[in-house]
Amino acid sequence: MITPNVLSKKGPLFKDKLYITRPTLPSLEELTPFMQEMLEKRWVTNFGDFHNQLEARLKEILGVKYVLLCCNGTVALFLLIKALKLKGKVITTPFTFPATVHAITMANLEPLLCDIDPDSYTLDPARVKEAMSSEVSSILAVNVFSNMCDVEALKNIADTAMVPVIYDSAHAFLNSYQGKRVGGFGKAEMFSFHATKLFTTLEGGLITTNDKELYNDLKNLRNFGIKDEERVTGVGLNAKMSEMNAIFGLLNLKKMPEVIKKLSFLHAEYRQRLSEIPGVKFQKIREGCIPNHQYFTIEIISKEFGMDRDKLHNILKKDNVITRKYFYPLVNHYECYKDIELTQNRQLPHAEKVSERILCLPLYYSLRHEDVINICELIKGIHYHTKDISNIVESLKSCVTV
Ligand code: T4K
Repeated sequence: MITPNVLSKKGPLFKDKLYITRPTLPSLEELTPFMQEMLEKRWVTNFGDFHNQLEARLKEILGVKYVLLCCNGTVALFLLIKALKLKGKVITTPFTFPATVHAITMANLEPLLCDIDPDSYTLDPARVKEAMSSEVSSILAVNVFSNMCDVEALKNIADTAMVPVIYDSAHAFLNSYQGKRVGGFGKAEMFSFHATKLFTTLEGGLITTNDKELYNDLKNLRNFGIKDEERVTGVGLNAKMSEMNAIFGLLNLKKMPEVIKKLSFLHAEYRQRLSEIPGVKFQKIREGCIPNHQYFTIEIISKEFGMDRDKLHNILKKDNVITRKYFYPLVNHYECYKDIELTQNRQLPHAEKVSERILCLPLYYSLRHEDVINICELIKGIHYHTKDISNIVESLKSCVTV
C-alpha cells in the first residue's frame, strides 16, 4: 500500500504525469521510407495509394464489404446520419462523448436519450423499446469503452419498427462479438482513429457497412458530392483522409496484436488488484465479447470506498496520476442542450449514477507493469487513509484540471 502525497508530502509518486492514454506511434525510422515515397510521388491526399492500401487492409481485417476512411470519427458519423436520410428523432445514449449526440443535432435531427444498463453502460433495450414511436427514424448505439451493446435486442426492436441501427464503435476497433469482428453489426458502424484511440492515424475515422447503396452515397458525400468531372450530385463535405494519416495507419496496424496483448495483461492486473478494495466496481463486459481493452474504468461507490469519485480524482492528481471522468457530465446536462428536451421527460437514473461514479485510469501500450501496480497500491492507500484525508480535502477543491 502506498500513502498518497497529500498525506506523506514526499512529492508525487510519479515524477512525470501519467495520462489516461498515450498514442502508440511508429518510429521516425519506420516512417521515413513511407514519407520519402509520398514526397517523391507528390500525391498527398485525395485517395492516394497509402489511403487505398489502408482501406483494403481494414476491409480484409474487419470482414465487411465496404469501408470508407474519413478525416475523423465525428465527421464520419455525421455523414453516415446524412446518408441514411433520417427524419425526426434518433434514439441514443446520454453516456457518451459529445460527438455522438452532436452528429445527430448537426444533421437537424432530434436526439432522444434513453437510459443505460447500469452494469454494461450500454443502451438498455427495454428503455429503447419504450421510447420507440413513429417519429423515431433510427437507433444510434455506442459500444462504450469497447463493450458491446445488446445487439440482438436492439436489432429486434429496430426490425419491428423498420428503422436502422447504427453503431458508434469509436472505442471498439478490433473487438469481436460471438466470433464476428465489430464493423459488421447494424446498418453501419463508425470507428475513431484519433490519437487517443487504440489504433490511431493521428486524426481519422472509418465507416463500415455491407450495404452497397449506402456505401456509394457515403463515397459521394465524403468528397463534396462530386460524382465525376462534370457532375455534383450531393451536398457533401471534404471528409477525406490524407496520405500522411494513412501512412501512420498502415504502420500502426501491424502493431495492434502486440498492443492488445499488453493492454489485456495490464487490464487483468488492474482488475485483480483493485477488486480487493471495497467500493470499486467494474464495467461488466457482455458475454461473447472480446474487447480491445483500450480503456480501464472503475466506479467509485463512495459509502464503501470512503470518499467520492471527485475526491479520488483530485488526490490521484497530486501524485501525477491524471484520471478522467469519462463520461461526465451527461449529454442532457450540457449547456448547449439546456433548452432542448432530449429525454421526453424520461428519467436517466442509471446513466446519472454511473456518470457520478466513473473514473478512467491510465492504460496504454507504453505504460509499465510496475506503474499499474503502483497506481493500484496508491488507490489502496487512499482507501485506507480516507479518514486522515477527509480532514484536508477542502484544500484539494482548488486543484487545477489537467
Ligand atoms: N464517439 C465516441 C464514443 C468517442 O469517444 C469519440 C471520441 C467520438 C465519437 C469522436 O471521434 P473523433 O472525432 O475524435 O475521431 C478525447 C478524444 O479527442 C476523442 O477522440 C475521444 N472520443 C475522447 C474519449 O477523448 P478529450 O478532449 O478528452 O482528449 P484530451 O485532449 O484531453 O486527451 C486525453 C489524453 O490523451 C490526454 O490527457 C493525454 C493523451 N494525449 C492526447 C492527445 C491529443 C496524448 O498523449 N497525445 C495526444 O496527441 O477527447
